[in-house]
Amino acid sequence: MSLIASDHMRIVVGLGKSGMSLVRFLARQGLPFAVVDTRANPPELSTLRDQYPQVEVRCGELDVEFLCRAQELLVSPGLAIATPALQAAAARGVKLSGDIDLFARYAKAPIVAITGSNAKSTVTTLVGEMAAAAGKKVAVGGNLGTPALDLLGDDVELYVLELSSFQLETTHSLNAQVATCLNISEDHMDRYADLQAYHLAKHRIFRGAKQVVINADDALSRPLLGDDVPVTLFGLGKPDFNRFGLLEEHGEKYLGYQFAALLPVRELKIRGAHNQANALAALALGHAVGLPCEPMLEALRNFAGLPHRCQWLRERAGVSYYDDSKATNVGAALAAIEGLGADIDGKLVLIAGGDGKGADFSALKAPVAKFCRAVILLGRDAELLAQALAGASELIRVSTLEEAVQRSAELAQRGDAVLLSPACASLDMFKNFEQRGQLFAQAVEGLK
Ligand code: UMA
Ligand code: ADP
Repeated sequence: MSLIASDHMRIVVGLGKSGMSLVRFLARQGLPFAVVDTRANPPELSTLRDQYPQVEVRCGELDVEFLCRAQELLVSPGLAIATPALQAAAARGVKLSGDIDLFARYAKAPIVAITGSNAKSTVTTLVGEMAAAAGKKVAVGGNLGTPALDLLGDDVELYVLELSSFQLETTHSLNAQVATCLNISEDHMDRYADLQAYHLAKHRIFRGAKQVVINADDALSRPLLGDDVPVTLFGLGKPDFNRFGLLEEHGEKYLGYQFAALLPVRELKIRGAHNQANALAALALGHAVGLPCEPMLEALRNFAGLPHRCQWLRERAGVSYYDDSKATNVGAALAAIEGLGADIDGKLVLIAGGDGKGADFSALKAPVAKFCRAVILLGRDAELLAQALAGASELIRVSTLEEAVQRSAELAQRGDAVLLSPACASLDMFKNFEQRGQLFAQAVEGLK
């Protein structure tokens, strides 16, 4: 078996987590390939050299002539397919593909495929827990956690994949048992020309889907479909035929399907209207792949939410502190401000700011005016946020997260909540959103 470059081979483009999963997969299959990465020292280079010393690897600027020796380039999600060298190779007949496309060619069990601007990780995890509660051998991953190709196994009965627009750019046919685009709002505007280009990438998830789940409250989640593809809807309105929704019985709000009340909303541990939508989406997806109702409801009752997504941290002097560090775009912060704002007796002290990725913050102004006592701003795009929020609430600039926590504790009154929901990526000040959330939690814990 040769893993060394030859004509008619594949080239793995990018040597991060996805690239390394591609390497393992191709080596297992005995398929020849080479690896390239634009970085001088990509993260998995030493692992590759240790474990697959015979594989040819080229780092640094992409060489179009070398790329054109391949039939297929398996491009990592971090590299846009619009990259000129990749486009030059494509123009000369080389196929651009990715790990998810390869995964779909080899997966034998049904796939639940989940994308959207927000709520992907929450819904993916929930569907995984529902399937496990129903006794299925389920494999969960993709953009979240384990790269898709590392999930492949003969004993797997169901795959649940979180997919990003970056991964979908290179996905030609997925053939999911059920696919959904949970919602669309502006994100990654530093990578896409406009919202339409981002939307088009997301909707590639529906290619070959046998069933689809649509968000009745978000027209952009609806694909163009043939009449023969079964549709299940979810939304915060009333349930109906083939539709999960919210209904009221004897003054109590329930998650429901068609005409049946399934679970009182107060039994959910996850808070806010957006999380009710997430619970309904997970039910719709589970239902579409035939999971029985009781284990799905049990999984919903037990799910306490993922860290850094509107996560309750502590109460101090009658004020609750929430970590929503994963709100890296405007849509996510909006959901947290509106969801939590409507849920508490007092007002919100919001901590926001960071790397705005070229977003338009103006949609935050009205909910901030309605729900916030003050907004504490930090990070690279604090001034852009301040311009968008001018006149909506008291605005306070700080330079560290510790200072933000200190100031919010001084400003918040009994019944209020302090909410870190930045509407921005963390990379201007932190390693990632997890580190931002952990430092916030430490500062909150440290409040006397
Ligand atoms: N890069 C280069 N040159 C290359 C290849 C990559 O500079 O030749 C850079 C990219 O621009 C990027 C970084 O390296 O800044 C990482 O890119 P990558 O493709 O090597 O990433 P992986 O390590 O393979 O991780 C990817 C996902 N990352 C991205 O899409 C940026 C991970 O999602 C995912 O968990 C992993 O595959 C396994 O499937 C992370 C993410 O931030 C969590 N995703 C974005 C999001 O959720 O918003 C989409
Ligand atoms: P993703 O994987 O798409 O980033 P997560 O489940 O990790 O999704 O949640 C990301 C952010 O989006 C969190 O800040 C969370 O509070 C917010 N969020 C969760 N559900 C929704 C929703 N249905 N609509 C908008 N924002 C949401």
